[in-house]
Amino acid sequence: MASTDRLDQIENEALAALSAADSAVALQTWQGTYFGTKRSKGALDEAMSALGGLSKEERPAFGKRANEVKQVLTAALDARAQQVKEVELEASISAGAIDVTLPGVPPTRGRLHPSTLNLRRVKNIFARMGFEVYRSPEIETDEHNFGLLNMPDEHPARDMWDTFYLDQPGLVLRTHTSPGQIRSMRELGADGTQPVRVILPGMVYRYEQVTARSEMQFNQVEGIVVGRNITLADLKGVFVEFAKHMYGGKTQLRFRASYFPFTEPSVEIDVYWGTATERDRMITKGTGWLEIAGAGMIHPTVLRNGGYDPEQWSGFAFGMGPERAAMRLLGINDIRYFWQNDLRFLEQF
Ligand code: FA5
Repeated sequence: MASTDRLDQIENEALAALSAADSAVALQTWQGTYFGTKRSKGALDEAMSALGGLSKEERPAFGKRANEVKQVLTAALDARAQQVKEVELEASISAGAIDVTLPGVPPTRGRLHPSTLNLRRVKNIFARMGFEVYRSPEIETDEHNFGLLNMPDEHPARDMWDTFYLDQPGLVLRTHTSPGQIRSMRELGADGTQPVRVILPGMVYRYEQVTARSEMQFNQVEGIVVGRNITLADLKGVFVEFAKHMYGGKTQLRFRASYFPFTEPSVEIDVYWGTATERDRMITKGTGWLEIAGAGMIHPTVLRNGGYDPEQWSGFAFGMGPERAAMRLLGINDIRYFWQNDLRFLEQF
């Protein structure tokens, strides 16, 4: 083989291999193969080792050719590296590209809980009738929850509410919002000299059998009006007005005689639900009516406990279940949906 043939061969091979190298990594490998790395010799270095075995005459031509090949390959490598870089850049741009014509993914929006929305609806209706909101604690004394409401210790009516007692003696989770009657009369009545007209919304708790119409925790909206010459007709008027705004005048109300130790006389208020389906009959216990509130004229003993002279003052109170009331409005046939936090339910409101 003529001394420069090996160089020609390397040049041809290297150029062919270079045009097949299509990534930065492949180019690096190629460079190692022909120019060598720190640790290993390349094909050109190997060819150069033949120099020592050549005659004096042959050496200059070989050296010249070797330099040429080195230059050609270096230039070819630079050109190819530039091409590969452009192709790789192009690919990475198009991989991360944003197609502005594609439809977007809308972010999930938070919303208020249906029970909160409903409480606001109820509060607004009463606000229009002049009721202010009064807050009363969820952890109550036994005295406020029962005693001052005309249910002394051992009073059998205490059994009407299945109570959660706290470890600390004398404290309970309120079973109804009625203890707020005492608190609001005492605080706002100024020793029985000022009238009161407030609603008390909030959570109440009962150790109760959970069913489609009854939960263990639910909201109540207590209403209390104390003044001169307040009668049962005022209570009825307020409730009829409430129902008109809540249901748009489309629902029948029913006042039914009942019993509570803290009101006399006492009533319960129902909305008409219907009996068409098995579920309707279950929710209404077969009657077609769903109870939404207990109410009555405030008992003289309770007025006295609130600081009023029952000879001079009278008042009515009611305790409504806003979730019950909303079931009728929104066609929710199981109260348990309210606190199950199932998004399929919550997202409908
Ligand atoms: C009471 O709690 C009385 N404090 C109401 C009252 C206030 C009477 C002022 C007189 C004067 P009752 O336990 O019936 O009464 O509950 C009142 C309302 O709360 C019911 O009509 C119903 O709408 C709602 N409610 C009662 N129990 C549940 C329950 N387990 N789940 C959901 N709502 C309920």
